[in-house]
Amino acid sequence: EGGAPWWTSGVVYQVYPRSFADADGDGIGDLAGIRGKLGYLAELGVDALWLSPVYPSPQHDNGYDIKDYEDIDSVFGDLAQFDLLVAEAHELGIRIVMDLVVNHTSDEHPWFLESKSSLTNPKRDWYWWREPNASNGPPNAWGSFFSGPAWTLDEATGEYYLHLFAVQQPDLNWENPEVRQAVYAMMNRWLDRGVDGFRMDVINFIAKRVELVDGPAPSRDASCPMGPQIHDYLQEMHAAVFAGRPGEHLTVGEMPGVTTADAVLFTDPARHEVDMIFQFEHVSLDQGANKFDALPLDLPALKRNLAHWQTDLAETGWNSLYLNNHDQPRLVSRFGNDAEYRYESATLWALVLHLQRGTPYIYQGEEIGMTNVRFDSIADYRDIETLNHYREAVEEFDGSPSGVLAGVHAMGRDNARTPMQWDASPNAGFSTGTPWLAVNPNHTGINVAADRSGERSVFRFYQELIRLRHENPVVALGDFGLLEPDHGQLCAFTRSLAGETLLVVANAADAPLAAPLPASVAALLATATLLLGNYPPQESATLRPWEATLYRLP
Ligand code: ISL
Repeated sequence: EGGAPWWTSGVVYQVYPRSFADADGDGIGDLAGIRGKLGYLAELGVDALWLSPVYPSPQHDNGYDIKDYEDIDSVFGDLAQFDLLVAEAHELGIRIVMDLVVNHTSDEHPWFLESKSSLTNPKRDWYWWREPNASNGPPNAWGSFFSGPAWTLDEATGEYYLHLFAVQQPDLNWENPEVRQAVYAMMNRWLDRGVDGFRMDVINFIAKRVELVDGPAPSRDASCPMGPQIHDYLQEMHAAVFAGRPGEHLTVGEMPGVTTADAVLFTDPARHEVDMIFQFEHVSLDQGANKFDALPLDLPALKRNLAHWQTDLAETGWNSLYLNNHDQPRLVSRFGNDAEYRYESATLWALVLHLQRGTPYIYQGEEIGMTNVRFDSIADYRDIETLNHYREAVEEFDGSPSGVLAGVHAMGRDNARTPMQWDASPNAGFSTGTPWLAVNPNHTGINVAADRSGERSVFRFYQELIRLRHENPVVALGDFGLLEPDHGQLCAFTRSLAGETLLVVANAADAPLAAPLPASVAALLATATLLLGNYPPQESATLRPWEATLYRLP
């Protein structure tokens, strides 16, 4: 084929199947529901769908706890439905990317049931089992990402098993080659079935620092689990699964705690590891002591961080671009103004993100400016991370329930997981049954139908951004240059390729930004031609609240 891979000019849309569209009325979204919305996604213009996990699961973590890698959970459909979804998506030119969750399985996976059955079971070593320490406690002091210790004692065999996430999510032992081969074989079967790639859940955690597992680890540290053998594992996986396969598959590794230096190694095409990664630096800047401790946005810090990733991966490697996913609060509530300037701030962040170099990811509902939700009672929440945090903070540490709930309102994962808002009807057109998580009450005003029939449509703005990327190599591949890094509300940068230059100028604030703009930007604007903006064009050089504009330079 030759040329840059499809994902350099492509855009990926993440579907969270539980919350997207419910065709059978049980209150939980399903594959038939997704099939019914393929036309909508084709109109948006996306190149691929990443499906959050649809495999059989006890659903303690909404499918990120898998008990069978080879099938579809009956709540979502079956393999026949899945094959139809792949075929119909391909028909429309949309690829299907599966979630690959292989740092851990469900504690109901047959592998773990066998492993746990006795000290001598052949699969005992497929997970991380350790004897109690000298004082009869857990082997080390690691905490789980979902509160509490990362080790749980199995009474029957007298040993602890490791789970970086929930008690029901035991970590697989990738030191064991049988585990690795079993995973590669499974991946090959999905590719043979026709899927187009994998988003790899916390894939850098599969390699543990073995000396820390067995040593006195001081405390939890997100980067601590990543062992240096991660590169060997990913190269081995590439050779066993992707090398020699026809077609361009997408591999994106979710990697909390990594730096740009790590990312260059992971995404250097010559090293054959993954195409791109999801890093976490830019979504950690507004977190204090823990993720529920929300700090105000420091715009210069965010700009500098995004620019740092653009620059450090400019020569070697490739970025993924995201502000939202199923684990993050809604961008318009977090970084914008989800009331008075909802349309303007949603489109501002869309422009700032989609005009960078990398592969943009859109999370369902982002394309219509869906917002965070504020349920009054913890009883309305479903997310295991949120519920564990609440229990620990309120019950064990005497936090005030309203204070803990405020953190959940700002940062909780259910903000992203309320059902997709299709229309203004009682369940937002998501389901005819009772939704598993309540719809956001604001769906009467914020929904696909209203957005698309309105004068100012977030959806149409995203359509335009996707089209621009498809049609302009400078959007896909151009060099990135940040302007005015320290400015507190101006967000401006250029992209250049082969003599062509684009300029983004945005005012990320409720207040207007009065002319004259800083000289570096004003000088470029003097000869620029407007390509796209989120306000009607004007004569004045003052930027209106959350105004975002894209120009072509001569
Ligand atoms: O939500 C988070 C951000 O603070 C993390 O705790 C998150 O759990 C982490 O980013 C890993 O996420 C992935 O693996 C988890 C799963 O719950 C998340 O939904 C998934 O995206 C365990 O499989």
